[in-house]
Amino acid sequence: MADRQSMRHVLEQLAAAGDLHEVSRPVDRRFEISALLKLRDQGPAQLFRNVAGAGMPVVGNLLNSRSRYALGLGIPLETLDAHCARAVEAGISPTIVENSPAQEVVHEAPLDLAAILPVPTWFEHERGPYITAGVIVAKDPETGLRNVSIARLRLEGGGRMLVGIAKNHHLNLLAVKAKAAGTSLEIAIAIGNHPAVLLGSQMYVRLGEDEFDIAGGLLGEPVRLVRCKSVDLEVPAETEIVIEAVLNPEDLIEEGPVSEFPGFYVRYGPAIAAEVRMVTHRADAIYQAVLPGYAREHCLMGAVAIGATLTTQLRSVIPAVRRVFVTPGGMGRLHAVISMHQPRLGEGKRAIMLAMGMVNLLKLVTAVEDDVDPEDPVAVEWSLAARFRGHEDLIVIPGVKADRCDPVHEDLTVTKIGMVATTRPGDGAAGGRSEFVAVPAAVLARITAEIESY
Ligand SMILES: Cc1cc2nc3c(=O)[nH]c(=O)nc-3n(C[C@H](O)[C@H](O)[C@H](O)COP(=O)(O)O)c2cc1C
Ligand SMILES: [Mn+2]
Repeated sequence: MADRQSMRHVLEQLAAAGDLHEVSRPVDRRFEISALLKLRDQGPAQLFRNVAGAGMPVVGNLLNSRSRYALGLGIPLETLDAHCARAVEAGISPTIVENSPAQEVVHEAPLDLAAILPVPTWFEHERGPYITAGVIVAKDPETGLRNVSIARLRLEGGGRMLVGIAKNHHLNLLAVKAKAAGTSLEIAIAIGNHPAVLLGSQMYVRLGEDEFDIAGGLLGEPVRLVRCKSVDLEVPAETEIVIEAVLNPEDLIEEGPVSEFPGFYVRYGPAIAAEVRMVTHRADAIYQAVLPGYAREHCLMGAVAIGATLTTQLRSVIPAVRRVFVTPGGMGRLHAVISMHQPRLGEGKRAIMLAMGMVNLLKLVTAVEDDVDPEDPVAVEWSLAARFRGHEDLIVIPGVKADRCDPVHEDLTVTKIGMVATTRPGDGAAGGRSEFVAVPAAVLARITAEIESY
């Protein structure tokens, strides 16, 4: 059995559950892996054993459902949000170990990344292959504190890469600090990670908070880290592949069209370049890929993290909040449903404003009562039909700062909308117009108990 902090441990679990599909037929890393992952977007994880011209297999669609996260973290599905919340509140600091299988094979610069790693080319108009599941570790040049996040990296030939980071993301803030100090920024990219590491990297925490602490909280034990060989950074010892590189904030590359989670191409302009110093990996490394664009796994990773952190934050100020669910139709980023238990008058609006204020991305937030399933779009629509009065339950706030990823932003602002579809005090009282229809309770109980005999 593989180490429980490794991605391959999760692959073993999935295989045992019949949820890992092995593709033995040769596949081309140019567009074919992309097409197969898209066609099987919500199906079993896909392990491409035979990628043409590559020395290692590729795995994709690994975490495309909430139940896969639960399996990977070894917890019941219903406790996923609470588990994440605990991990954010009470992280566990990582430990350093001396040896790592991820350093079994070492490639020193000058090297050709495309010859070492089977990085897929995803979409027709993108200008090169993108690494999409690279967990990037960096340290704040001022404080020395660690940051862990995912950003896509495009292969530019040889050991050169483009790093596509949003302006407000911590890695960019560290690059800005390095630039101001006239230095470059070392980064280490771990590919092929346990769900705890991937999910930890997505949590909305402050600059200076180490996402590896959260990953430890998710695992229930310290993440074991190993020191890199050519940069002063540490990566998970159980990862599959490590790229050690230096990001040069003065060196910019025009990115051209790149896929984004709404499913469109976007043009962000110039991006920072990085130069690889060294690549290390397991002798039998498995390359992990996340299908980018409007794809389940890509959207869900952010959705689980945003939902869990918001649930904790909102509950701490409004106890009526039970859960925040970030929807797949809203690309796991833009739309959320807040489940509330008998909120007081006006509390639905308050919860909605807090959620939209805290997460830049959120622009359509619906509050529902906790007697419906927030994950069920039909139940949410039922709530709107049954409990929402447009003239008093709708909030429309134009001109709010938007995320650069929002497909309809204007000068980086967007109109945010909230809808309160909860019950109000007094709703459902006996004989009232919101009293649910029902047969007498005694009859229902008797029939229910004897249902098998009917
Ligand atoms: C599969 C995947 C790909 C991502 N790609 C990018 C990207 O290319 N650029 C980016 O800025 N953020 C990207 N993100 C989002 C960031 O990783 C995420 O917002 C993270 O929390 C930022 O970390 P930070 O808070 O430390 O800045 C991606 C997320 C996922 C799950
Ligand atoms: Mn961070």
